[in-house]
Amino acid sequence: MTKFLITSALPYVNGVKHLGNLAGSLLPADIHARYRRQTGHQVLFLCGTDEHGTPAELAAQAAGLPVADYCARQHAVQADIYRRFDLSFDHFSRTSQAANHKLTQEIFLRLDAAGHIEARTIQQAYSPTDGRFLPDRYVVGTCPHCGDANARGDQCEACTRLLDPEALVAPRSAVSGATDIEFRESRHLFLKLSAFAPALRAWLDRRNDWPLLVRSIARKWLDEGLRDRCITRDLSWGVPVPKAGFADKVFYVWFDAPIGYIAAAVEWAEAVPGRDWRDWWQGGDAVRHVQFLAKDNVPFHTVSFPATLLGSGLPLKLPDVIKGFNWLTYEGGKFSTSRRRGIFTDAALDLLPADTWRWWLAANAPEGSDSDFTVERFVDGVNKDLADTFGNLVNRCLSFTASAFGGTVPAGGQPGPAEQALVARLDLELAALCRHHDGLALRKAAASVRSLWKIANSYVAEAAPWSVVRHDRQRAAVITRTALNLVRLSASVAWPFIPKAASLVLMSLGEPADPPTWIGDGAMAISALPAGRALSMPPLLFPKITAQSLLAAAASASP
Ligand code: B3M
Ligand code: ZN
Repeated sequence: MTKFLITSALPYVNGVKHLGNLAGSLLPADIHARYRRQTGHQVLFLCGTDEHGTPAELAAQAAGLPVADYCARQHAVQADIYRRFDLSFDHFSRTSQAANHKLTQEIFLRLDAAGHIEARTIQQAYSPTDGRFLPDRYVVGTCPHCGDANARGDQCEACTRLLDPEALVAPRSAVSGATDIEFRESRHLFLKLSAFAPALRAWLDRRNDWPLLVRSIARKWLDEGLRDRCITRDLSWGVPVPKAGFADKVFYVWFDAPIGYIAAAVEWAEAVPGRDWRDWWQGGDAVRHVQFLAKDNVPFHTVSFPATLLGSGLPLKLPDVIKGFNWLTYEGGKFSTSRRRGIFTDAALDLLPADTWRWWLAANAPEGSDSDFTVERFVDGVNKDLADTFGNLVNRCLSFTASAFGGTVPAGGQPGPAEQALVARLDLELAALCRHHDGLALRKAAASVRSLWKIANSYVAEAAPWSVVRHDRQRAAVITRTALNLVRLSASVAWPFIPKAASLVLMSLGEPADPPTWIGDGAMAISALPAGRALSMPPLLFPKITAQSLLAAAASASP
């Protein structure tokens, strides 16, 4: 038994996330956590909302709420959505809470004491009307490249170019619209990242087993030379900087957000006597820390956060594996939160059960490359896999058992050559499934589950118990018993992906459902259910859907 510390990138608190956010970190992390629990490991699965930074402050302002109230509400909205998606976090935290403030300040103080922090003077936008400094995102104006009138000080969304606030034509304040923008000197603190380059390179060089995507992004950053990073901002919302002369500043959101992973473990431990967060974060090689995140988050997780941990001198674990994801696109273009393009997690749950989304997003995860969500591909995929393959297997086996054997697992007879051949196929596919899960290959793991469903369906179709029963009841009993065991196996391996439907099936077979028993080999798989056990019929699991019905529901659900 190993301990698995599993984290998903912390979603920004502002706004409900879209399916791309779910597919690129939250869902794969949950599937892995479930697989590890199911195979008997100890798991701590942590996530939370990332609540600091200018986007939260600006969204609160747009909503007309104090930022703390806004964050509390939005945290609750997201937590509820993830609960309904069956994301099985052991704790879903908030970076704005005391544990994270305390730990962030402590880590900063240690970095400072160790000489890794330097104060520098920079030019910062200031608005006399607002009476405050304006972080880059708080300055808007006309883009010097494309002429878009609403470019932000850090980037123009229209032409995607990175900007400096000084470059904007006719700059104004995003807070008040004031045009009296001037540039004043402001003292800020920098983390001297450059000093960590050799240690980071040595650490990353030993990670040959990581996904290429993650290694190449990290390598690129190191090769381009690490630049010292400003870790403070002229804001009032955030973790206050505990240093004389910086009392009016807070830490940059990317400084405190990853520390939120550790703070989440602290909160989890504080909730129940006897738990210790150090067992997870200071557990050395006895713990495997697996991080799931989208590719734009890779630099922060391979460079700035590890440097922060190393520089703190605390015996905190660096991640053992970082699983990065490409983008899920929507009908050939980008999902966009600001333009409300794509399907959002709250709307998705109004349209279809969580399992339907979970299955498709995992089976089509943007792993090796970006992957495109289209309504047509989605409808086609879930109908084939969930309705025609898994749902059909469950339905035909249980209804045949009900009609031919009174709804109990039939006794009698001995397995024959067909069952031996079946066992051999199952052994191969089960081994492949474990390999894919262990290697964090989500699409391949889903494909193995699909193959197991297909093996089960073709066994039942070829053995045809409904015709055998007419002349050889003994043999029909063997086939039916085997088929019911295949239903159990199919549900058990499906559970990390589609936990609700899998649990319903397992419960109708009288089997444990949370977590279900892991079935390691083919012989075990076809012989587990005891003869004579009474079964019940689960509800229809996956009614077929059509693109028309989905689009009609989507249209009536959107505001
Ligand atoms: N909130 C970015 C994102 O949601 C950021 C991740 C923080 S992980 C510590 O993609
Ligand atoms: Zn532009």
